[in-house]
Amino acid sequence: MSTTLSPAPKSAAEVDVKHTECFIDGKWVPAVSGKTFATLNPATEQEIVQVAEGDAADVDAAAKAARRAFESGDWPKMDARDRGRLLYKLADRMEQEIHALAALETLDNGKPLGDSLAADLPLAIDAIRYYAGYADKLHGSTIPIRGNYLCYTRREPIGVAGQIIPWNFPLLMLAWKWGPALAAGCTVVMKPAEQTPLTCLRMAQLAKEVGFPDGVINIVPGFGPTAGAACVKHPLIDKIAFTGEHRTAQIITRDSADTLKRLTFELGGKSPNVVFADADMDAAVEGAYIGLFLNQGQCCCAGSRVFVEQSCHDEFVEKLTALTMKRKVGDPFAEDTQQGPQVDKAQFDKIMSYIDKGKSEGAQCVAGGERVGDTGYFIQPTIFDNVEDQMSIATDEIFGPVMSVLTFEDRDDMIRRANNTFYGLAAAVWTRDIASAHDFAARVRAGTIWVNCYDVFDAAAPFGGFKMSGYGRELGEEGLKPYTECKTVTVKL
Ligand code: TXE
Repeated sequence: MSTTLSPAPKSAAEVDVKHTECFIDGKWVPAVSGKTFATLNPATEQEIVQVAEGDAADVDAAAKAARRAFESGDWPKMDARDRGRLLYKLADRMEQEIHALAALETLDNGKPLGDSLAADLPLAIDAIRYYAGYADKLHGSTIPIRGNYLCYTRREPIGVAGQIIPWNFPLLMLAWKWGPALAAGCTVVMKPAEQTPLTCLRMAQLAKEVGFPDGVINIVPGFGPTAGAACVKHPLIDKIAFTGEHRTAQIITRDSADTLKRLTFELGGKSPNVVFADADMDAAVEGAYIGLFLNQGQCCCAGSRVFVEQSCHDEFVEKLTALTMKRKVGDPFAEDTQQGPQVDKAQFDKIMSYIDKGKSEGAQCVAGGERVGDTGYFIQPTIFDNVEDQMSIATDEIFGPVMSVLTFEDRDDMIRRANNTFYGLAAAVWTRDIASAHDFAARVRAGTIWVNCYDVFDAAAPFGGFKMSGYGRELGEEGLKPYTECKTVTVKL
């Protein structure tokens, strides 16, 4: 790998947007309809660029290219180890372009450049590398069945994977989806979120440059009910991997019924983050702060219900409030910015309406609670104390920088309350009592449990939800399974 890194843009004006069309069968093409839509800079509300507005016709072309690449193109002829090498090359190429990709992500999404560089990019590169190493390690097994037979299984790619991703971690969600799909030998039709198509389009070009054959990766930017729904309904697409809202997953489930697609969903959450009085209080405060405010609060696993044991409530809230008031909100390209704007007006309005509801339902706003400035979708980091379980700020996913603090005295009752939600994505506990931590981990119904930490992600550790937070898992070996079919071969001896 060359060690020359891309230049590091220092402002929105220095970011170079190179691609705005659909990427189908290895070529950049306008939408068949000729239509385009604007992607906006959420810090300024100004248009960055017009992007091709893909629709059913573009998805059809992408699905045909992906099908051809899967069945008769270079992909099925390639050795698994060589598929892995291409993924390694892609990860190296991302590393070369780390500054440019991070700046493009920040421009389109609004997250602080420091976060894009320190978290989104390294995690995305790591996920691609992790799955690169898996490409030649997808084994079947031999099975001792009754009679004189040789019985074995093969793990085969599922076919064409339709991948629909959200706007909160655009590049990272791409990596979580391309990595296992391409390692398994699938081909891809991806629909990025309409708010944040730019890094996904750049990645298509990088994949082309490192040598992915035509048709293996196809990108159709556009809107959910048109381009997204067309992927879900297309008969040449075998599987949908979706990250987004549970209501959209319900629509996708209905829309995919006719073609009985395989589905994996990574949906929202209302994750409990529980602080016992015996915890390291400074660490718990920091964990609650990061667990909710990271990424402007736009995390599916955000610790949005913070349950604090009554006896340490006052100390905890005092320290947490002091830390939160110091959080620097502003230009995502500025070096000292810790929190940028929300991604768009719809999210901004939704969050502000929940802040109003929190106030009117009687919770006590102890930090924030207002918009920042009058341009851009900036919101103060906000904490509500004395929140009660039935308040809408305690039941609904707000997906913004709004934390609800609830108190508890009885452990069993707290676990019942923590589980009293249709979500089940993540949970955390802060305590020095190891037995208490393991008891919590066993009894709370969520796909990820953090003990004395929060937001620890690793490409090797499965991630996904119980209940209405999703089906299936991403990352780790678990994350490969949904991209494969198991074939049983029986030979008479
Ligand atoms: O989500 P959508 P939105 C939650 C969060 C947020 C809320 C709404 O609470 O406030 O969802 O956000 C595509 N067929 N999360 O409206 O609509 C869409 O174009 C096929 C949690 O942005 O689910 C985009 O690419 N696709 C979450 C993707 O689905 C459709 C991350 C996600 O958008 C479609 C984002 C359709 N009918 C939001 N309709 C998480 N789990 O991290 C939309 N899409």
